[in-house]
Amino acid sequence: MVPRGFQTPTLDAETLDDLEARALACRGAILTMTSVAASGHPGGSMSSIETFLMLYRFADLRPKDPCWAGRDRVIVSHGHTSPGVYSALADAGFFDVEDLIPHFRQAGSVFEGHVERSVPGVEWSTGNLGQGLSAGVGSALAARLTGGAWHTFVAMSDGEQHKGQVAEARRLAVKEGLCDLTVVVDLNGIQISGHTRDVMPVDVAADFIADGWGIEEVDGHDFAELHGAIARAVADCSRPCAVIAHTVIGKGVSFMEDQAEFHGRGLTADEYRRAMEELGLEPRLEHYLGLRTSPCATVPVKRPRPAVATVTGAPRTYTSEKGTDNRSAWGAALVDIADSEPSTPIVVLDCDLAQSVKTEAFAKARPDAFIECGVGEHNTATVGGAMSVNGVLTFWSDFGVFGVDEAYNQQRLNDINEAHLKLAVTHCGLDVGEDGKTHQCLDYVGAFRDFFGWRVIVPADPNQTDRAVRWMASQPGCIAIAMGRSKLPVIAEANGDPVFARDYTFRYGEVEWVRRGVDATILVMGTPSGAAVRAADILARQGIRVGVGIVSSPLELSDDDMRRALEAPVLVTVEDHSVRSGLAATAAEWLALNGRSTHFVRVGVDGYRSSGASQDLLSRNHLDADGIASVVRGHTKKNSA
Ligand SMILES: Cc1ncc(C[n+]2csc(CCOP(=O)(O)OP(=O)(O)O)c2C)c(N)n1
Repeated sequence: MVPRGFQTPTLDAETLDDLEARALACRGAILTMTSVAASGHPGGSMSSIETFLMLYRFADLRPKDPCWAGRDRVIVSHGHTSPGVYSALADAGFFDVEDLIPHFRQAGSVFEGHVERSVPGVEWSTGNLGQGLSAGVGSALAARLTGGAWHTFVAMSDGEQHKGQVAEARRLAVKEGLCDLTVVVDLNGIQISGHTRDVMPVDVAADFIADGWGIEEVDGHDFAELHGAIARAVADCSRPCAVIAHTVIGKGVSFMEDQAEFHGRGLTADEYRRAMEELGLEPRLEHYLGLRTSPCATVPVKRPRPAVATVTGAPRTYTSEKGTDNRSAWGAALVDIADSEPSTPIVVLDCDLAQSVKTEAFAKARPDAFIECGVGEHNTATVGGAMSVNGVLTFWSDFGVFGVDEAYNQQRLNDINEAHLKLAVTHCGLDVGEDGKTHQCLDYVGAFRDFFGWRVIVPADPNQTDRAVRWMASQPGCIAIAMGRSKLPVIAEANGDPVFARDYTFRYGEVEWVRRGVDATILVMGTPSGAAVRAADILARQGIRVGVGIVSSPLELSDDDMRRALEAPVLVTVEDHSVRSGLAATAAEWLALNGRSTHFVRVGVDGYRSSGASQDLLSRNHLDADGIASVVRGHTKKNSA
C-alpha cells in the first residue's frame, strides 16, 4: 500500500501495474455511463483519467469520511469531465461504481452532468470553465488561516486557460505564496471547436512561468512520470507548482483519439461495442440500461456547519448630529466582530477599494486576515466562496457594480456550491454620485433575486447597518448587504428616538414600521429611507397621513407586513434601485400572487442616469423628501378624486 499524501517519490512496478488496470476499468466505466446516458463528455474524461486516479488515490483523503476536516482538497475545474472524476472517485471507494453507471446524468440522481459538490469526494461544483483554480486558491488560503495542514490540488483543462479569471488566480496564488497548491493541466490540445491552437492559442507553461509558478511537463498518461512530478510539486515549499500533463483526448480508443467530436457526445451503440472491444472489456450497455429504473443509492454529502461568529460585540449607536454613512458603520462593526471573535478564522477580501469600502481599519487591525486581491473580481468572488466552505468566516467588500454585476456568474456558482460568503457592497444606486452610469449598481436586489440561496439586506441607516452586519456574521449561507455612499440621517421615531438603537435586533424579513397613516403607505428600502420618513412628516403637516415601513430585506415581504401596508388605499414603494427588479417587484409579486389590487406607485430609477452629486441625482428622480412627498400627494389626491 502506497501511503497517501505524495510522500513517496516513486511508485513500484506492482503499484504501476495496478494503476494501469484501474485506468482501463475507468475508461470502460466512462464509455458505459456516457452511452447509458446518451450524453456527457468522454473525450476529456479519458485524457484526464490518469490524473484523476493519481489525485484521488494518493492525496490524503478518507473515502469513507469525505468531509474529514484535515483532508487534502482536490478540485476539478473542467467540470464536464464528470465521467472521469466520478469513475476515479468510485475506484477510490467514495461510492459504488455500480450505482454510478446506471444513474449518470439521470434526473434526481446525485451524479449530475458536471461535477457537483453533493457527490462524495467533490469539493467544488464546476462546469463554468475557468473558476476551479480560484476555488483552489481559496482552499489554500483557508488552510493558512485555519492552521490546516492540507494540500490543495486543482485539475484543469487546456481549453479553459483562455479565461482571464485563471490569470487572476495564478497571480494571487504567487502573491500569497501558496506553495501548498498544485495544479495539473490536462493539455490534450483539443476543445469543442477543434484544436486549441486554432481556437485560441495559449502557451500554458509560459503563462504559469510568467506569473511565478514552478512547472514541470510530463506525459499525462504515464503514471510514474505524473506521480513523480506531483510529488516534487508537493515537496516544493517555495512556490505553487503546475504539472503540465501532455495527453490525448479519447485516449485508449483509436477512433476517439485526438478527435474533437468526442469531447462532448456519448457513443452510438455500435461505436460503444467497438470501443469496448478495443479496450478488451465486456460491453454491458443493456445491463446498465436495465438498472436505470432502480433508485440511485448514493445520497448527497452532508457538509459540516460553516464558521460563523458566535459573539459579535456590543452594537454601536449613531446619532444624526454626527452624520455617518452606512459603509463606515459596516467597517466599524467588522472591526468589532474581529475583536470579539479571536478564535474564529476570519478574512476580508479587497479589490483595491479598501479606502472607499471602509475596510482599512480592519486591514490595520488584522493584516494577517486582510487579503488584497487587486482588480480581479471574478477570482475574488470564487476565492471567497471557497474560503467560506473551508472553515473561514469570509467577507468581501467592493462597490456594487463590481461585487454584484461584474461577478454575477461567480456569485451564482457560490450559490450552487452552498457557500457562506458575506458580501458588503457599497456605492450602490444613484448614491454612487459623480462616478456616473458605469458605476451605478441599480440591480443589486434584482441580480440576487434570481439566485435561490442568497439573502439580501439593504439597511436604512448606520444603526441598522451596524446590527445587520453583526447578525450577518452569525449566519450560515451567502448574504449580501448593500449600501450607498452618502452620510444618512438616523431614522427616528416621531418623538425623535433612534429606531434602530437600544434593544432593536435585526431580523431578516421583518419590516420596521416607523410611521402610521391611513391615506397611503410608503414601503422604502435603503438610502432614501430617511427622506421617506421626512416626506411622511411633511405630508402629515398637510393633513395627509402616510404610514412608512422600512424594508431591509427586499426579497422577503411577509403577508402580515403587506396586509398592513394595504390598509391604506395607496401603496408607494421607494428605492434607489431599478423599479423593475427591486422592492417594487417584490411588492408587485405579492399583490399578484395574493389576488390583491391597490393603487400602486413605484418611485425609483428607470434608466441609467448622468453623473452628479448624489443629492442632486436623488432629487431629480423624486428620491428626496420633497420628491417623495409630491408623488405621494399627487396619488392620494388622484385616488380620492
Ligand atoms: C465559461 C464557459 N464557457 C464555455 C463553456 C462551454 N464549454 C464546455 S467545454 C468547452 C471547451 C472544452 O475544452 P477543454 O476544457 O480543453 O476540454 P476537453 O475538450 O479537453 O475535454 C467549452 C467552451 C463552459 N463550460 N464554460
